[in-house]
Amino acid sequence: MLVDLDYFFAQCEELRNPTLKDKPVVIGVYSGRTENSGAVSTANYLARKYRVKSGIPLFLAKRRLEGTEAVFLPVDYEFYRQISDKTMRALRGYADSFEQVGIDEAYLDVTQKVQGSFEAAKDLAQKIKDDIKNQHKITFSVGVGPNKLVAKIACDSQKPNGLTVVKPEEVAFFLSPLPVDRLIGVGRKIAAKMETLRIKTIGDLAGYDVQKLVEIFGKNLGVYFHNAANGIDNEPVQETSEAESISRISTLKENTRDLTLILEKTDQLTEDIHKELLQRNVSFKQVGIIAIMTDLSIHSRSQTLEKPANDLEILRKIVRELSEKFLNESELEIRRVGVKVSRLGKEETIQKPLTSFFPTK
Ligand code: DCP
Ligand code: CA
Ligand code: CA
Repeated sequence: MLVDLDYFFAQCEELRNPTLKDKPVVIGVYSGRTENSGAVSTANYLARKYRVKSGIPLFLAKRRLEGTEAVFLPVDYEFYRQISDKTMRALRGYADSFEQVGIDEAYLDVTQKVQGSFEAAKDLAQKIKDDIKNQHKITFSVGVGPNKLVAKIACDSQKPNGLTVVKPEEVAFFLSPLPVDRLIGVGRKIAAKMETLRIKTIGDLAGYDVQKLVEIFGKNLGVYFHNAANGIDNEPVQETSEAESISRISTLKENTRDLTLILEKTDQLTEDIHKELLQRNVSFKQVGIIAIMTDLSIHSRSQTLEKPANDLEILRKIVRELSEKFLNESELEIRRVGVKVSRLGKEETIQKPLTSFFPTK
């Protein structure tokens, strides 16, 4: 399966402010030169009705949405990363192996889980969608196929909130009418070149002489195009390891050297991290703080524990000590603070079940 979170950055903004849901929402990368210079990062589907999409200039988006209730917001990558992490962690639990690609996509190999049945895979995909909608209020599209290539194209074919299953015997029928540029690796230039060869659809490409493709595009690309067009792909889903640290960073209300104000913020971050530790059932062996000063210089301090811990009080105490110590060693005002725990371990390594202390016969 390929899971791709719907209109992701804009969906995150709707999540923290549901009143945005019935308005066009545009997330912009503001270059800062003038108020409207920059490009659209993404937009919700309401805004897309007005032909507003990733990559177009912001001034054009503004013009196209004139007279609507459109809301324009700057990218808040940290927030989107948190939502992504949470969702990816939930998704991971449904897969035999799991590979995240980018901030809003992941491949799930579920072959064992569904014992090779595409019917069961469809049911599982629907269950994952329902579970995650209920628990995290996030929607996404899923493509199910016999390999990664087909799953990805299947997912792209129905968005948002789509579920598309392509069984092995349906692959040729599904792929052949699609334009060639739906294949990964076929960009605008290659598509134009293919058009001169009268290759417009994936079906055209699938039927094209592979020797000729090799002559034109070289051995690697030529063979790849031939296989891809025929739905052949043997890339395994490659397990990506869970992040081995958890961190949170936040901007202070004002630039300051006031320890109370700083600790107020780090306490919040610490609690947040601790919640995640509990959720993931992991302990930490290292605690660090990060400070970004008014001159934007970045400083960090950390402390390693003798044995793993998962206690909020311990965490808070170390963060407080590190913060106080850092303030004494620095002169500038602090603009942003962060907290990080690392060297994570599974919880059972610190809290063995009682029975394990009894001798076994
Ligand atoms: N993104 C970006 N600039 C681009 C493309 C994407 O900043 N040119 C960011 C914003 C998107 C996120 O990456 O929310 C994920 O990209 P997708 O291509 O998956 O697009 P969306 O998730 O926004 O929409 P869709 O519902 O089509 O998947
Ligand atoms: Ca997406
Ligand atoms: Ca994506």
